[in-house]
Amino acid sequence: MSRRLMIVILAGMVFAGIFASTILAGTPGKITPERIPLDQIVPSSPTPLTGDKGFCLIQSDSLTQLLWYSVDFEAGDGFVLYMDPAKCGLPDPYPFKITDVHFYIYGWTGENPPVWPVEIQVNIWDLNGGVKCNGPGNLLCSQTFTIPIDSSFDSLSRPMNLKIDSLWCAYNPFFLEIKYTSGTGPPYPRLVMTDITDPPDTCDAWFLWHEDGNYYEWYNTWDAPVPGYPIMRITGYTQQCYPFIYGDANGDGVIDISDVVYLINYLFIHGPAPVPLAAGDANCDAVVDVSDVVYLINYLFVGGPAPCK
Ligand SMILES: [Ca+2]
Ligand SMILES: [Ca+2]
Repeated sequence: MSRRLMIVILAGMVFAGIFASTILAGTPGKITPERIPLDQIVPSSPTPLTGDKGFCLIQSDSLTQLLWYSVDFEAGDGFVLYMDPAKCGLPDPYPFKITDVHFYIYGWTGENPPVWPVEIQVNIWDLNGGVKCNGPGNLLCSQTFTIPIDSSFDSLSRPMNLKIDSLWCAYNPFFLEIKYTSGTGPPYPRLVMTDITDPPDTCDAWFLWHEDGNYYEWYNTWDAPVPGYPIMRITGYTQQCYPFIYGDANGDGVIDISDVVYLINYLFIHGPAPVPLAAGDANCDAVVDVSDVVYLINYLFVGGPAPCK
């Protein structure tokens, strides 16, 4: 073999090696979803989630379809779904107050069951650069939940329902993430996905890969056929996430006699509560009672001090 040919072959091998390692570095190990055993699938007939005025449920699935795929979690893995409060069809969707997060987990019994309790972190991300197909950008809100075994089931049943403790307000569409932290597993209970293969590739769903901490778009995560999206829902309200004024009990933006009437109605005639309740706390002593009515009357008609800011 000529020396020139040797150099060409060696250069080719080096180039091929660099090319292969580049491919590997840019691709997560593909995951193969598993089907939940047929005898452990319960036809889903959940109670529809409802609420008061401004209530909004955002979901990636039909409430009535069978639940089918599941997948193993590793600590540090996350499932991410795009959430758009405008899809609720309510006027003025923003600011949107997030109140609850729903999803299904699958906790089997028998051989090598999940270790309980499990720790799940719920994260809200904005869109990287405001573009859905760029994936999650900045972390906006985060809360960690410890979930005991009695929250799960040895067959599929109701969804998990995690209540958000603090005020989470979204001003734009966002990503919802469910993520296992280090916790006590593995194995962890599985996250359940819908029985839809090859869902539309719309950048709606992402996967956080524990090995490199990067987010990958749904179609780059799974072996074909790509499973349906994880069943993750969020509920909230479109009309409860605004700065309130102490003393403005009826929430119309001004403090006047109508707030006195509203408070009396609430306190003594079972009328609606101020939203948020603190708006009725005119004297800022952290309770809403008759002293707030007196305080408001004193302010409005006798020149007493204004409600606190
Ligand atoms: Ca008012
Ligand atoms: Ca008060």
